[in-house]
Formats: sequence, structure tokens, C-alpha cells
Amino acid sequence: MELDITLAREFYRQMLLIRRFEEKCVELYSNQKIRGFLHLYIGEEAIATGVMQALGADDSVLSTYREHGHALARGIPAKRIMAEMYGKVEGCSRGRGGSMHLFDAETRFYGGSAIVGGGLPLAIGMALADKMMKRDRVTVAFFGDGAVAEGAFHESMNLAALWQLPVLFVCENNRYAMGTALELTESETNLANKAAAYKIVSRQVDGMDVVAVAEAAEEAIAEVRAAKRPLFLECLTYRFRAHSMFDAELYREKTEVAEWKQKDPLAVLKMRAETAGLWAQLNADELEEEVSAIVDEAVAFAENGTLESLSDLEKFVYSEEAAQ
Ligand SMILES: Cc1ncc(C[n+]2csc(CCOP(=O)(O)OP(=O)(O)O)c2C)c(N)n1
Repeated sequence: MELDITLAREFYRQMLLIRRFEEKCVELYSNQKIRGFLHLYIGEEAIATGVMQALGADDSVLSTYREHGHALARGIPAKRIMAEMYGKVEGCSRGRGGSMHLFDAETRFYGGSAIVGGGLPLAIGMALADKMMKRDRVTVAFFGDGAVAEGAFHESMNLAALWQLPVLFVCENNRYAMGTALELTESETNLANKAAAYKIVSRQVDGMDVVAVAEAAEEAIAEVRAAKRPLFLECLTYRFRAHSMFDAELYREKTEVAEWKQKDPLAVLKMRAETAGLWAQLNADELEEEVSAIVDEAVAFAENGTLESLSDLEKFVYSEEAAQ
């Protein structure tokens, strides 16, 4: 992939938006504007950015509870995501889902999920439907390293291979499942090997380098679409922040976090742009301003949004038809 100025700017802008959006979320959470759980993607931005640019509008996406980055990169407007965080009806899930349950049928973003590995069986169902209906779609399922310990992971791998389903599995291996290091729960820590055991073509990529992820994702999605079979992409990454807002991080050394911060995806892209002689032209200051305006607008939109009225609280529990 040739890193030209258009691509470099777009990647940088996208990752910066995710970073600044989430930094604002931390502030709002501390001020109790956002309630419930909040899991930050900071450090992992290269994955959502790199994978999403390789998808077409008709492809489907399933995500996890750490999904703000996926949702933004897929194109859900920041203000609809922020309103969702605030629990306002203008939110992408009508304020009923919050941070962990972003959903937007228009961009075919079929949800964050609070259940570890919960998106995997859904991806299988969606891809099976596409196969049966002879639609030329790819389904992408994002999940963490913790999900490979779930039965749902193994059932999904098995069925995807057996039925030759067009799914790209994107494993975001950030080395920890909450407070548990991968090597304490898995005898095989090369997760691509686990998928390979199900006869699924699998690869590993540097998840801190957006260009590497974008290249791997483009190739992978083209293969899934052409060969109509699954593919597994393990992205080696790290989360810079705590698991969620309640986590004293007693399970890892500060030095380890500092070491990974040397590979900050924004810094890696900056280095690449400098090498290609594109950095000055990229105009990072202008992008900071642009992104800051988007985040401010999102907060204002959420602040001015409407809370669901009490009389509507039971709405959508049953379909309108069934409720009659
Ligand atoms: C089925 C299920 N089991 C346990 C939990 C509790 N839990 C929430 S997050 C988490 C760790 C998951 O880690 P990983 O999949 O690596 O994702 P990451 O948080 O690192 O992005 C666990 C065990 C849950 N939400 N769902």
C-alpha cells in the first residue's frame, strides 16, 4: 500500500478522532455525565481504522463492549454516539444501550455487546444468511483475546470453516482479559494457530501500525469475498488505559505500559509519514482543530438531547405487532 498524503491524512484524522473522543468521554464520566460502564480503545485505534477502510457499505460489522473506535471508524456520527453515552433518545440506540451497545442499521453496525465473544455466533448467522441468499457481503467480527476462551469462539470457528462462510475474524489481542494475562489462561498464546486448527486461513499483523493493518485487511477481505470462506486476522496490540473505569491495574507494570506507548499508533503513523516526506503536508494541527470541533459538537448535541419519557420505557420490549 502506497502511503500518499490523502491516505496518511485520513488515517491520522480517524485515529485522532477516536483518541480525542474517548479522552472527552473520560472527562464526562468523571463528571457523571456518562454513567454505567466505559471501556476505552485508546492504543488500539489502528485496528478499527485499518480494517474499516477496507470494507464496503454493504458489509456487516459486529463488535464488542470496547467499540467506540469501531463505531466511529464505520461512520456512525460522533454526535449520535455521544448522545447514546448520555442515554438520550437521539443516540444511535435511542439511549437504551449506552457505551457497550452502540448499534446502527444504516451503516450495518450490528452492535457492541456486553457478552465476551457474543458477536461471534451473530456473525455466523449473518454470514450464513448472506450465503443462502447469494449476497456478495463480508461480515467482520471484532473480538478480544479473552473471547478465545469462550465456547462460542470454538463453535463459531468450527461452523465458519465447515459451512465456508464469508467472515473476517479480527482478533484484537491486547494481551489481557480484564486483569488476566493471556499466558495465564491459554496454553497456546498464538491465537492465529487456534483458528488454523479449525482449517481457517489465519495471519498475524502488527496492530499498532495502521498501514500494516490496512494492507492485511484489504488482502483478507478481498480473499474472503472472492473465495467465499472465512479468514482470521490476529492484530497484536495493547490498551494504554485500564480495562474499564474501575480497574487499579495491579496486574501489569507501569514500565510495560510505557514500553508499548513507544508504539503509539499515532506516533507510528507520524514516523511513516516523515519517512515518506509527507508529515509537514499532513498538517496535524489543522486535524486537531477539526477533530476538536467534531467532539465539541457531539457533546453539545448530547447535552441538548432528550431523555426518554417514562411513558415510553416499555416500548421495544416487544415488537409493536406482538404488543397488541
Ligand atoms: C461471557 C462473559 N464472561 C465474562 C464477562 C466478564 N468480562 C467482561 S470483559 C472481560 C475480559 C475480556 O477480555 P478481552 O476479550 O481480551 O477484551 P478486552 O477487554 O481486552 O478488549 C470479561 C471476562 C463477560 N462480559 N461476558
